[in-house]
This record gives sequence, structure tokens and C-alpha cells, in this order.
Amino acid sequence: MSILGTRVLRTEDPRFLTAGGVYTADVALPGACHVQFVRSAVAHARIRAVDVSAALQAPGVIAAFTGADLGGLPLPSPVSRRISAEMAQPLLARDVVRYVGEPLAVVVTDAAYQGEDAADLVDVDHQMLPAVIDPEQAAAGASGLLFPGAGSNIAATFGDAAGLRPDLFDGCDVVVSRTIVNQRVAPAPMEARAAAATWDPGGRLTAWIPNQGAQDTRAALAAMLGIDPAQVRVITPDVGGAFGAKFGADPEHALVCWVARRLGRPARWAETRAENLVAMTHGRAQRQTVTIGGSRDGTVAAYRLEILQDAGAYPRFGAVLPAATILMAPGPYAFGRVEAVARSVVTNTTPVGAYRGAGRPEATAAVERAIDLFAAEIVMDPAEVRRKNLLPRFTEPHTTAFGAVYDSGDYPAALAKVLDAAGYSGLRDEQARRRAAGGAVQLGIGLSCYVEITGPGVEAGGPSENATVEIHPDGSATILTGTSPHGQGHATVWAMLASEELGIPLGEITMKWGDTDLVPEGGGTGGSRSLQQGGAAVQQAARELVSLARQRAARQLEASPADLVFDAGRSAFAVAGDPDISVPLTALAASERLAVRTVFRAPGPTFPFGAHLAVVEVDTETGKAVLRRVVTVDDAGTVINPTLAEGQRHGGIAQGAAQAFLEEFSYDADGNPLTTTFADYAFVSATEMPSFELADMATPTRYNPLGAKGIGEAATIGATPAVQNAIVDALAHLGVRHVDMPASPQRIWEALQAASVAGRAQQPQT
Ligand code: MCN
Repeated sequence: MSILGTRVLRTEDPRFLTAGGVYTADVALPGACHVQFVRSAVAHARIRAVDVSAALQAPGVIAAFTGADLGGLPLPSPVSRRISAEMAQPLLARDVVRYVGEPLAVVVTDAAYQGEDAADLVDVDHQMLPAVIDPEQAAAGASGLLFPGAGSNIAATFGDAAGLRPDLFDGCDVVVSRTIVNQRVAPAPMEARAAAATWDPGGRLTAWIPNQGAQDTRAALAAMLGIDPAQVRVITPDVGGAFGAKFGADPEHALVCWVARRLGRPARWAETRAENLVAMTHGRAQRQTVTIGGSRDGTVAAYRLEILQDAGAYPRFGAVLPAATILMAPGPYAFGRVEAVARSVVTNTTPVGAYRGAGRPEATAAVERAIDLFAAEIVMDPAEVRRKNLLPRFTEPHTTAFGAVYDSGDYPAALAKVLDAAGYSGLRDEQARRRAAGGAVQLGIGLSCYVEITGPGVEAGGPSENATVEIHPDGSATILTGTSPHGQGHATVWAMLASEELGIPLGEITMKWGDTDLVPEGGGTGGSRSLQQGGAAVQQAARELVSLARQRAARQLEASPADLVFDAGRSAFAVAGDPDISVPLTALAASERLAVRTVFRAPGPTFPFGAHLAVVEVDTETGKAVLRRVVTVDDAGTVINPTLAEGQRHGGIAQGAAQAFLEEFSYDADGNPLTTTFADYAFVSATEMPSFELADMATPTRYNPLGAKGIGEAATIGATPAVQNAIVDALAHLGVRHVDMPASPQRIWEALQAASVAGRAQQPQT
């Protein structure tokens, strides 16, 4: 029986549950000094002077540095060629600070606590500049420019340069338009950022950094430090979650390395939660205008998405994510005409980066809200509108208007399955009963259908990943992988894949990753790429290893390779028809090193899809929404380990639902962050979540031999609009058409008040 598709428990967990992990802050680095960042307390100001003299007198202080000390370092290059070099973030602010939390000096101490005290003594002389917080105002440029040299606050534009088509909605009976907010959220991994660094006498750096791909982190560090990547070794200790925000390296990581070199002494840093909330990149932060038009029979003829992306103070990955949102704008629908454009603007807020889904949840949120707005306008069941407009099942790749090539899909089946699993008509009956009874607590049912892109790669020839499999004479095996798990369970699944091919027990297989000296190349873990490329590479390496071993076994057994059969049960080759004449892999490994390194290359990304249904109860007197049920179909092709895939779905649903009704990183008009602790940032916990109901569906892809697509982000993408739509649906009979996220009690209450005022205004006057 195959081990693939079975519920193998995570082999990683016994260590985490007993001895505990070894995170960057736990890495022993004798003699290390501690780096404390002095961060801007104001959103936008010209720096007249940074005086570190008082800090230098404080107990334990070894040194203090400001931007002026970093003269020799190159300015980081922009994340994309589209973005003006004027908008680069110096490692320490020089002349201007542009967001609360921007590093402007460092204090180096013997002990970490001394740094916190000493940083308070650094005196910054500011000349305040107007803070630009609202992205619309930023785009208009009326309240000032963040980078006068760039001539505009618009960092990049995307979509058809010719502009919007005036005739897009011609012939539509009904056209609905609305501006909606896909709010800024904090990735909030359990482990905040950290770094530890030391230089050897030959001038080579070793840096321990929690990351999503040591090779990318090495490249980013080398670029910021102005050195050759070969001079950098990155080691990835255990990583306590990343959610997209630990790719590459941040200025803080490079500065820790720079301090270690400057002082000739190992250096380390581990940030606090409050620091993490203001200074790690944020996610989402789009304002979207959706326009949808069609006929009263429910057919959508045209859809337009206009995106205003808040990139934060310095354009990072978030500034270019609208490209992904545009690519996925039409989602799983067969709309006749689609159009999408975007502008990314800089504001005096924390830079925006990738966050679970990275551009795709925004696309799904927009189109799924648009479908519900359209359904409400034509008074049709939103499930019916979706059914009418979904692309029919396809088995050959389908190319969209924006050039995305969907590999395989059956969107109507996913919708049918979720409606069936949830008991949709029964839920609508229950809703009707509650509405008729007129109680305070009303029921809302929300749907979302999605398709997303996983494993996108920019490499010519298709996205790829490498793996090495080695068998040792003692019967154990080692896998080296270019992926970089931080909660996804690759050690378990990669071992399952190798065990299946080689017959080596899981307990005998060790996986290594995240050390650039050991695995110099690799794409890391992001975009839910790992199984379909990294896992496929492990399978390919194991198969190639069996082929190599077959040649050697044939020599030993003096047989023709074709006459040998590999018995994975015994992990041995035997002569066909004569199982007693055999040679085990271990014996072959004893006589000569038995290892294969391979690169798996996929023809392209894959497109997982699904449908989510959320049920909420909303108290129409207090505005409080409670999530009662989430039922999902998340089709990621063939599933290799259902326990891990379901774990990904659980985490994704919770994170996605949290955006809909709880989480928001917010600022006041002056750019002061208002949500810098978990007391203010409504971080989701298990108590806000019901048990999730997961229905199975698997439409394999032909883009890898596993048939697997990604599952790491899918549920985050599906859950947000389903929950938001459910909240609006609970209030629909009271005249509410939309509630922005997070649908807090206040927002819900305000929407109800506005609807009731509007309703009264429409009543005939007596
Ligand atoms: N899997 C499977 N069958 C499939 C697809 C996946 O059994 N058809 C399994 C894989 O073997 C793997 C897991 O599910 O164990 C996720 O695989 P995959 O979909 O390939 O995604 P990645 O491993 O590349 O994970 C990346 C994804 C991303 S992009 C974010 S963001 C995210 C996420 O994973 N961040 C996470 N999940 C996270 N989970 C944790 N605990 N922490 C994070 O920071």
C-alpha cells in the first residue's frame, strides 16, 4: 500500500513538543553584543540631527550609529524596475523619516535590556512634515510628496496603459459600482524577526535569520552590505511562522551584520511584539473600485477592477502585488469583458509586503463582493448568480483575458459540493424564519468561489526546484531541499515521497534545508510552491537514485539492468524471477557514495480552486457578528498528506476569516499607529472560530507527476469574502448592501443606522 495520501503525523512535532525548537534568539553566539534599533516616533519629518551622546554614556553601551555612519553602503535597489530609485529605503534614515517605526539609529550594548533603556536617550531633532496617510490623497499628491525627487507619490501603475474602456458596460441592463476596502493587516507570526551574525577572520559572514528561503536571504543581505553572495552563509534556525513576511532580508537584518563587522564582534537582535507590529511589513492594504454589469437573468457581461495599493513608505513587494491581483481579477468566472488597472502609492506608513495569498485574496475579495452586489441588485440568489457565470469544467489549460493559464478546474462542482455539504437550502429556510420572526439576532450566509495561482516562477523554462537524496550504508537517507518549511511540515512529506520510492522507513530519513553552504540554490517556501516543485524534485531525485542504483546493482549481480526488479518493501534489487539473488541499497551505498541531485522543472504554475460558505449570526442591536460555520471545498489536486493539507486549510480559514471581521492595522490622521499590541490589534485566536467543515475534492494537475497543486494559501483566499458576504447577507433584508472589513460591531451598527435612515427617507411622506 502506498504511504502517499495517508495521514502520517508530523515527524517534526515530537521535538517541538518535548525539547522545543531552536529559534534564532536561542542560537548560542558567545560574546555577542545586542543591537537595539532607535525607531522614528513620527510619521514624516526632516531629520535635523540625531544625537547619540547621552546614549553612549548609558550602562552597557558599546557603540551607537546613525545613517551618517553607513556612508559606504549601497542604497538598496528597487523591488522592480518599474519603481523609481528615488524611493529606495536607506538602511538607517538619513535626511527624512517616512513612517513611525523606521530605523534611524542603532545602539549596541552588552545586554539586550540595556539597549532598550539607552535607545530612549537618543535625541532626534525633527522638523515635522505633513503626514500623507490616505492613499487617495497620496495619489493626488495634494498633501505633499514623500520623495520630491520622484515627482509623484505614485510608485507604479499596472494594467492597460490606454486607460479604461468607455464602452465596457455597453448593453448591460444593470451596472453596480462600489469602492471597497481590503484593509491593512499585520502578518503577526508567533516568532517576531531576529538575526544573529558573526564574521570569520577571512571576512566571510555567517548569519542566522528566520526566513522563507536562505538563498534569497543571502542575496538580499549581500546586496544591502555591498558584498559578494559567496561571502555570505545564511543558516535558518527553526522559524515560528512567516506568512510571506520573512522572504529575503530587511534593513534590520543587514544592519545587525554590519554592526558585527564594524565592531569585530558577533551581534544579535530579536525584536519585541510591539516593534514587530509597526516594523515588519504589513499585508493587503488595497482600496478597490468594482464595477459589474449584466442582465437581469443573472449573466454578468462585464467586470472592472480599479486598484489603489497603499505600498507604505518605501515600495517593497507590496508595491508590485497589484500585478497578481490583476492577473487573478476575473477569478473562476467566464465574464464576457474584464478590465483591471492599478496604482501603487507611497504613504507615511509601514511598508507593505507579501502576506498569505499576496495579491490573490484581494482579487477574490473584489470579485466575490461584486457578484453579491450584482445579485442583490437583481434580487437573485447569489449561489445562482455564481452558478450562471462560473467557467465550465475544463481538462485542457484555459487561458484568461489576462493571460493566466489555468491548468485544470471544475468550479461548478466545487460550488455544488459546498452548497450540498452546508445544506444550503435548509440554511436559507432558517434565515427566512428568523427574518419573519424579527428577532435581534439574524442569520447570514456568505459564499465565495475562488481560483488562485500557486508556484509562480519567473525563471525561463518554468518554475523549478532542486533536491538531493542520499542513501547511507547504515540504511538511513538524507534529503537536501531548496524549500524552507516554517510550519508546513515538509520534513514529513518529503520523507514520505522518498520512502515511497526507496522503501526506507520515515524514521531513517533526515531532511536538511536552509543552510546556504549545504544547499546553495533554492527557491524557498512561498506562493504555495513547495510540494508541487520541491516535493516533486524529491520524488524525481529518489527515482533517479533508483535508476543509478540499478546500474550498480546490475554490475554486482552480473545481470542486465532490465532484468532487475526493485522491491521497495525490502529496499533491494533482485533478479526478476529469482528474489533470492538480491542486493540492498545499503550495500550499494557501502561500496560507493549513493546520491543524486536533480532539478524538477514544471511547465508552469498551477491553479487550485474551491468554494467557501460561511454562516454568521449578527446581533442587529449591538452589531456583533459571530462566526457559526465555515464549510469549504479546497481543491489542491492530489493530496499527499491529508492531515497537513487540512492543517493548512484550518490555518488559512482562520486567517482569512479574521481579516473579514477582526483584524486591521490602523493609523490616526498624523500617521501614529493605533494597533501596536495584541490588546489593540484584534489578532484571531481559536476561541473566535467554530470547528471547520472540510469537504474533499481533488482535480489533479498534469504539471507535476504528483498531481499536486498548492494548499498553503488557498483557504485564506476563500474565507475572507465568504465571511464578509455572510455578514452583509445577515443584514440584507434591512437594506444593507456592504460593510467594509473588518466588519466590527461599530461598522455593522453604522451600516444598519445608515440603511435605516435611507429606508426612512424613501418612505412616502404623509
Ligand atoms: N500538501 C499536500 N498535498 C497538496 C498540497 C500540499 O499534502 N496537494 C502539503 C505539503 O506537503 C505541505 C503543505 O501541505 O506539507 C503545504 O504545501 P504547499 O501548498 O506546497 O505550500 P508551501 O509548503 O509552499 O507553503 C507556503 C504557504 C504560504 S505561501 C504561506 S504565506 C503560509 C503557508 O504556506 N505560511 C505559513 N502556511 C503556513 N503555515 C504555517 N504554519 N506558517 C506559515 O508561516
